Amino acid sequence: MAETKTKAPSTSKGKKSGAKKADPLETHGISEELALDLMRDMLLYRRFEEKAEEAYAIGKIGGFCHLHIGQEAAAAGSIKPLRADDYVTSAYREHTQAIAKGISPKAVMAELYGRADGASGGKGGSMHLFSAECRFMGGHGIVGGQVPLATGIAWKIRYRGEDALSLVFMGDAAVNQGAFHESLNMAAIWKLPVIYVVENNAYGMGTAFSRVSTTEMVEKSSAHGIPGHSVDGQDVLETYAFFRDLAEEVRNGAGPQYVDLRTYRFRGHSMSDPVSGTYRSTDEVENAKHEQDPIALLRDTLMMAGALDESTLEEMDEEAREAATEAVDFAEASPQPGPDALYRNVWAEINEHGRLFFDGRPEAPGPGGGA
Ligand SMILES: Cc1ncc(C[n+]2csc(CCOP(=O)(O)OP(=O)(O)O)c2C)c(N)n1
Ligand SMILES: [Mg+2]
Repeated sequence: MAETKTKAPSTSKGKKSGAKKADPLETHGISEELALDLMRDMLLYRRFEEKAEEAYAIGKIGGFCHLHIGQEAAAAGSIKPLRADDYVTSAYREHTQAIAKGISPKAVMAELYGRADGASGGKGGSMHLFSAECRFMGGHGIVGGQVPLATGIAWKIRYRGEDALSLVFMGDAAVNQGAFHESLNMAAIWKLPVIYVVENNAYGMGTAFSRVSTTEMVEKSSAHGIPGHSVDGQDVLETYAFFRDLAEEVRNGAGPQYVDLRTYRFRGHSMSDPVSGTYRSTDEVENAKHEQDPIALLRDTLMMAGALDESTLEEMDEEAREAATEAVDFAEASPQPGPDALYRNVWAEINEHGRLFFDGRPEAPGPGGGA
């Protein structure tokens, strides 16, 4: 493994020791099987992102590309407890979240490649992954722009009397946007089933959050009377248990919730930025990789519990690598979108009183004239 060594922690000797279950699993009410699934998920996300990084470096992927490496537990722990009919909306650092919500790694990689079999038909790219079927509502490049959309989705859920919820991710820079506070205000008034999640990796590009806020992240919802929670987003077990319980509460009518999910990115802001620079030191990044790698933390917990040994971890990692390679092969083989894709999903179908468009082509002239 590149950053996460598969070596066992010294205390476990890498063997199933028969020791009693580790406290974290019991404390959080998480079975060994589920914890291993969370490990598989995070390994897949890590290996997928490393493949994307490689493909970008050799020019196979163009445009912007923001990797989620280091933040895998935030995606796995918060999305896995959700149901298929729940909605997830996100910002632009969303590859792994899209996979967590059910979009196949192949469709995500093909989208990064700009190919026809990509999740958004190859027209969205890294920042605009989308699947109505999986209820993954983007992929948005404007900081904070997705927050009102997710609030509107929660309103739709309420209006139609559905049982689902709307969860929206944003970065720490989004909480200083007006759209964030407007959304929270409306969600509070209407008691909407929405969970606002700040993936708080401490930096908005090169700006430390502490430089642009006089209050703590967890306090940002307090003016709206929305409960604020702070969760260790590097601890996938804590994150999973927290969101499992919170989703249940929201379904039972608890109203909007706000979560400061504390995490850290191990790569630069985007592929064009250095890992460290003037805004954070190499020591800080290296220390985080050693002390806060979510995969290593779970590995240690499971090995201490006797729930995982080195060879099993290697097998799981190999499966993740294969899935990431298959995603790349699929993307490579997928065609470029053809000229017919130019107008697809660009125009909305309008009713019979106006212009009618279907798939970008005029089907019939409306009373107001032709298309
Ligand atoms: C409204 C708006 N302003 C500025 C930008 C440029 N911009 C792109 S990413 C970014 C930083 C966002 O940081 P954060 O929300 O913490 O997310 P992270 O990259 O850490 O995941 C900025 C300022 C933008 N995309 N949208
Ligand atoms: Mg940030």
